[in-house]
Amino acid sequence: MNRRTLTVMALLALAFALIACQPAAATPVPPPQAPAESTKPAPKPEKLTVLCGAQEDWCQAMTKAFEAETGVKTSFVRMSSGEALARIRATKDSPEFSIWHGGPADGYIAATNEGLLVAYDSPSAAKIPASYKDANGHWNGVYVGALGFCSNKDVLARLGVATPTSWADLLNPKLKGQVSMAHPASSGTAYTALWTQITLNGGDVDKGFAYFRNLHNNILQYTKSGSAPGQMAGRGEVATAVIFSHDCVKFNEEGMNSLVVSFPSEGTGYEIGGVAIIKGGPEQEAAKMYVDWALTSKAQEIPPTVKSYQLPTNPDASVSAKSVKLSEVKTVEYDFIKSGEQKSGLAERFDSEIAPAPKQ
Ligand code: S7P
Repeated sequence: MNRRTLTVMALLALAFALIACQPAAATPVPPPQAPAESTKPAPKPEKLTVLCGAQEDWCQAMTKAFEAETGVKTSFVRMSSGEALARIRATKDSPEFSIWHGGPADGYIAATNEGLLVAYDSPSAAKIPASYKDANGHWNGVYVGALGFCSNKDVLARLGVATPTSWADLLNPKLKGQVSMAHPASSGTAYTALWTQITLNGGDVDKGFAYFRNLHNNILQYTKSGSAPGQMAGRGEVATAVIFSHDCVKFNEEGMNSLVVSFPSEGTGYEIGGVAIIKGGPEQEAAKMYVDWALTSKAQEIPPTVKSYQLPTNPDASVSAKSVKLSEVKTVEYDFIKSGEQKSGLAERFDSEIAPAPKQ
């Protein structure tokens, strides 16, 4: 091997060595993959617990219909408005119910102000007129109804008293022990009567209370539930009850045929019955489904099947001929926002100045 050959071989060896030391050509590594999106649908809610503020058979019919339509096992407990608010407040750290359905809006507004309800923008709420719902979706109206007098015409005849057609008529001394209403601390109906008087007195709370101080002379009993006085009148225990007019129509249809409805000429109050989701309630998804459903015309056409004749808030729902339209009655300018704000304070004042709330 000559010297030239040796040099060539050395150069070749060096070249091979350099090539061998080169890093291997990088094979492209795919970028880290995001975990594949789950295509599984959210599990279907299984159950729902409703705090219901209307008549027992209304609550039964509504919850059964919702369950039949959705398959969500739905149970309810019936409570008057003041009791319901107190219960939601007392259990706010561990709520038992997910939905509050039925009962006047004043209670729902008080609960909203205390941060107890969820703001939910239900697609079904678009149908509900703005005056019948909270602008932020904390509650929506499902029905409206006017407060009235529910009198037993036989008892009135025996007493020689005409059917009352004014708030002043209820103060007739001949009606001593012959009038009944619920207590505003427990009942939304009675709170509607209290706020109506305050409104009729130009917002003067003292004057409103003065009326009830006078009326107290004729009151036989303050009941816990708003409609119970209508049944007392139906049984002839009193001549007249201050209740929602649709409850009087219901009791009459159910056999208390001596009952007649009348309205005060000075003007009367009315309710917007609500539905809302309770904050922290155990079944939030089912609760949204329930609100969506309760605002439909289909749901709002159920109450007349149990002789409950409030007016539906959904304009597509058919209206029973037995429902009293608000336009047919002289109503006061009922300020629901103010009445809701003052509900707890005024109920306590009634309790201490007029009569204590009933225990049963
Ligand atoms: O009976 C139906 C209805 O009159 O009941 C509610 C009423 O306020 C009864 O509850 P309270 O015991 O709280 O008074 C109304 O919302 C509803 O129309």
